[in-house]
Amino acid sequence: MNVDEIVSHYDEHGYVVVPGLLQGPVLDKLRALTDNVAARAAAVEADDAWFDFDTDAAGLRTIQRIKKPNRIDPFYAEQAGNPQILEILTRIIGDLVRLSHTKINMKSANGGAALEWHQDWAFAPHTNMSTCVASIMLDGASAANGAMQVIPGSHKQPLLDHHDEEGFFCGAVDIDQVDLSKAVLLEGPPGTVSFHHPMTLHGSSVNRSGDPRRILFYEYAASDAFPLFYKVDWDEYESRLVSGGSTTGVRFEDNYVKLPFPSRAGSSIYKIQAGSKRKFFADAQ
Ligand SMILES: O=C(O)CCC(=O)C(=O)O
Repeated sequence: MNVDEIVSHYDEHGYVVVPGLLQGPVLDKLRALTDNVAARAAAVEADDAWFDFDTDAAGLRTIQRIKKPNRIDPFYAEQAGNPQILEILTRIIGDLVRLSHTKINMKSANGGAALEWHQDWAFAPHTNMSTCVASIMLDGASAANGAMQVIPGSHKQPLLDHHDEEGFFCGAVDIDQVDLSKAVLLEGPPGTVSFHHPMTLHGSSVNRSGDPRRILFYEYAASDAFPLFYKVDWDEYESRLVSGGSTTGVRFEDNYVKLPFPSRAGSSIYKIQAGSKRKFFADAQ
């Protein structure tokens, strides 16, 4: 696919998968760096600013997530501005781009938590919808190791309810709202990058394979898309510009927003969904 085809697939379906977008030394360095960062977790006792932990099928502790890798090593921050990624991203959300958030979801072999069906807009509403997530497959992603799945075209539907019957944010939609017959797996070899729209329904199953599944997520927003409820440290916020100049202008669009509050479990999607009755992937055999 050329860039025009990539962007038109994204516009039509709310996602696109680009195999081999990252390769060679950049991919090798991201993978090796992630091994090194993960090795540092051995000295950490419990969830902290860098790591969240989980247990695998054998009851052993595993790393669930590396948090904000762009603050752990400058190479992650540098790669948020990778030209191959930006060439596509700027066609999707425009030339003025800020990195909103980064994380590495680590699904260990025979473990790795499921993530239930959700739309990112429910977690991270902005003043306009020029936001997009680029997901870099550090390992190959497949049905067996818990590749992400999306519902094509769901980005054209309204925001679905991510609150439970008691009014608490549970970070997952009711499974009756998801046309599972349309689900598409975002599979590919290491270095594949997928892009998805903030309204695209997505989730993933546990890892039933003997291989890890690590995905580095770069979440982006147009610089004039202001996050609606995050406290901003201006200098740090500005340090995340990856394309175009600074702006204090904010662009508003008429999009429905429902804030992810009240929450019984802070802001981690894993912890929020853990308390939810809306289980599909976690219960699937
Ligand atoms: O890691 C995954 O499979 C999905 C990640 C995701 O949707 C999220 O963290 O919001």
